[in-house]
Order: sequence, then C-alpha cells, then structure tokens
Amino acid sequence: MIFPENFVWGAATASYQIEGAVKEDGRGQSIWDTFSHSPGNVAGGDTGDVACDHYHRYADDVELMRELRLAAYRFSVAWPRVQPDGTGPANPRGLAFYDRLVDKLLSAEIVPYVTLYHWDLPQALEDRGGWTDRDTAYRFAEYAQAVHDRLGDRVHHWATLNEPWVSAFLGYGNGVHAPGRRDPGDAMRAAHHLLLGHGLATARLRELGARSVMLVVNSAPVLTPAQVNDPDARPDQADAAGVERVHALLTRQFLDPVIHGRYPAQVLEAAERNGGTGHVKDGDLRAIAAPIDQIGINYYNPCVVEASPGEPADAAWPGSEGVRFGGADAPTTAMGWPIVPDGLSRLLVRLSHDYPGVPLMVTENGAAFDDVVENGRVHDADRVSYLDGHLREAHRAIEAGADLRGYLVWSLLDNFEWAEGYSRRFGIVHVDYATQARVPKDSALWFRDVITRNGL
Ligand code: IFM
Repeated sequence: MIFPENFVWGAATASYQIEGAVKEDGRGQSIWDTFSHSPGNVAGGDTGDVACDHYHRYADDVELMRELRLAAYRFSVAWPRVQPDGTGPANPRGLAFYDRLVDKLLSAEIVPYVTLYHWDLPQALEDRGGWTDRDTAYRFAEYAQAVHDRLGDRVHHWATLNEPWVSAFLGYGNGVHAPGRRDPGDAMRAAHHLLLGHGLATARLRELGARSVMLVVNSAPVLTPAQVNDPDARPDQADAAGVERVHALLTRQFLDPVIHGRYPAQVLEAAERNGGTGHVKDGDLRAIAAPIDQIGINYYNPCVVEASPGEPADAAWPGSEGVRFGGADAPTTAMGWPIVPDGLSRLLVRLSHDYPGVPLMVTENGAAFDDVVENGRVHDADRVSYLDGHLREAHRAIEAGADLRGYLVWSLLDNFEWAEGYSRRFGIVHVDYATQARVPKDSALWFRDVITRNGL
C-alpha cells in the first residue's frame, strides 16, 4: 500500500504541551498558565511549567525527528512569547526561540508547519473578554503578522487556528479547558470571533506572501450507534436529523463559513437560542471566507449520537437539544475514545465531497495508551495497530478520490494532555518527566519504516 509521491509524513506538537520555560525570555502569562494553576482544573494538579522542557531541548528533539526520518514537523507558536500582553510590539527574545527551532529543522531537512494558535491565549486578552471580545480577532491578525515578519522567509506552511471548536466550546461552553467559562452564548460568540480572527490572519498572511495557509479543525463522522459498525445502516428520520445537526455544530460551523462564506441553518438556530446573532456583523462572512490552500483534519474517533426527545443541550454543544451523545461498540484508547479506523475514510470522503477542490491534510491522528518502559523499550503494539488501521483508511480515502496530501501523527512526544495533565501518553516517543529522557517507542520505529517505504 503505497501513498502518492510527495505525500507529507510528519508529527505534530503544541507549544504549551511541550515547551515548559513559561517564565523565560519575557514570555507573558497565558490562559493555560492561569487555568492549570487553579486547583481542580487539571488531573493531578499538573501544569505546563516544565512539560517536556522542549524550549531547552529542541535541538536534541529535532535530531530525534531526523532519525525518525520525519519530512514535516507541525508545532505551534506561543502567542504570549511573541506578545506577552497580546498586543503591541513583538518580543524579539520570544521570537528568537522559534527562529532557532526553524533553522534547526531546516538544517535537518524537515519542513516546518507553523500553527499560530493552539490554545495559549495571552491572559491579558482574556482579561478583556478573550475570544468573546471581537477585538481579539484583530489582535490575532496583528500577532500573525509579527510571527510572519520573523519567520516568513523560511516558513511556507501556516495554520491559523488549531481546533476552534475546542477553544470555543470547551473553553467557554463547558469550562473543561481554559479559560474555564461556562456560557453557551459566550461559546457561540467565541466561535465566531475565532473564525473572524482566522479570516483576518489568513488575508494578512497572504498579503505578506505566505505560500500555504490552512485552518485545522477537529472533525469526526457523526454516526448513530448502529452506523459505527455498519456503514450501510439507515437511521430513522429523527436520528438522521440529529446526526446532521451535530455534524453542522462540529464541522460545518467552521468549514462552511470558511469555504462557502455562510453558516449552516442549524448553527444560526443554535445562536438564536443562545443570545442571538448580533455578533455576526456585515462583512464578517466575507472576511472569514478568505481563500485557504488546505484544510487540516484532526481525527481521533467518531461522534456517536441518537435522537432523544426532551434531552437538554450538552454544555459543550449549544443547539444539541433532543440529542444524546453516547459511546460506541468498539475498543477504546486510554482516553476512553472508541477506536474506529474507518471513521477516518468516511470523514475524508465526506469532506472532499462537501468542500471540493480544497486539499486535505491529516494534521493530527494518534492515541493514548498506558505505555510501560521495559528494559529501555516501549512495546506499544496497541498504538502501532491504531496508526496502521488509520493509515490504511487514509489510503482507502485517497483511492476513493479524496485529495489527501499528508499525515501527521499526534504526537511526537508524550506531553501535557490539557485537563488530563501528564496522565495520558500520546507520544510515539516516551518522555520520562523526572529525567526528561526520550525513548522512541516501537510505534516511532514502525512509523520511520512507513515513511521510508512511503506506505505500509
Ligand atoms: O492533545 C490534543 C491536541 O492538543 C489537540 N488535538 C487533540 C489532542 C489529543 O487530545
């Protein structure tokens, strides 16, 4: 099973999850510093203060990437390193870290894919309303320019936001993520302002000459329990309407405005029921629809729903009244997420149908398992099997016509898994947090061979 020529193979990480060094070189405070230091928010009271100490160990980490033959590395820039208070002149010492990282990657012949926002909003902006404040979108475009001004001569692949659904609905809806706010109307407003920030930043990056810009969404096929194991199962009318509504809330809420310049009816209805649509101003949808070059897809598991009359909306899903979210009849990862590899092909095929002409890239896919180090090795057969299954489905989607350009595994390193702290390990490289020793797991060696063969 061989992938197309020039298929991009790599791994992904994010700033707050791996960097540590939260007080170094003038970095300001982010919402995740505040949130993780507030008792009760993160398992075990873990914080990103040290994480994988990548800020100091980046050169060795890039050497490891070279040994694993990665062709691409997707990392994020911490906004509070660049603008400690979220506005104003760029902090050259903060940018210098990414300068060094990019140079090191290029010397290892690894193509940098830079994500501008992977959830570490400067706390100073949150104090002014965060993503519920329209001004944050304009500040984001300015920040994007500051990063491009410093790295744009060497970085050609840009992602604006990582998973705006998570930022909006876990950050402002159910409060499981920073900043920990819980208001459905705030969540809907945050989602719109994130999109506006994406559109403004995209236009700015293009003016500055960026070659490729994408938006990265967390997406999933929305399925009834019966459809999980039987793609041909036909849901009844109520279930089918629930499935399409949740698909609109999860995926179309972001991709329809960006690609088609309009919100789906189900999203407008959800906004109407939760504070209205007054935050959507004239011209916003035109700005949001600034052309992009690729859609980044982060896929882990399907979203399983069925109609349940009278069910109130889930706090993370304004507009989901009458729908119950459930599990699937499938094995699970250490996150409790069902393992359904063909969810990936079903998703990619649908997205290529709904957004024709826009290439896709799997910007995250991977799994947490309870790994153990034995005699200096980690035999993570469960992760190898997860990755193998999903790559087969990625290939199947390509054969079915999806324009899939690459696959980035989540994650290069075990890291700070947000509200789960360090209790969940997603890396293909094991990190001993006491010594910071890195041990490539069997999955890393397996992935290196996949890259070398350009296939399975
Ligand atoms: O760790 C996260 C990442 O930051 C965003 N996508 C999902 C991963 C696993 O939960």
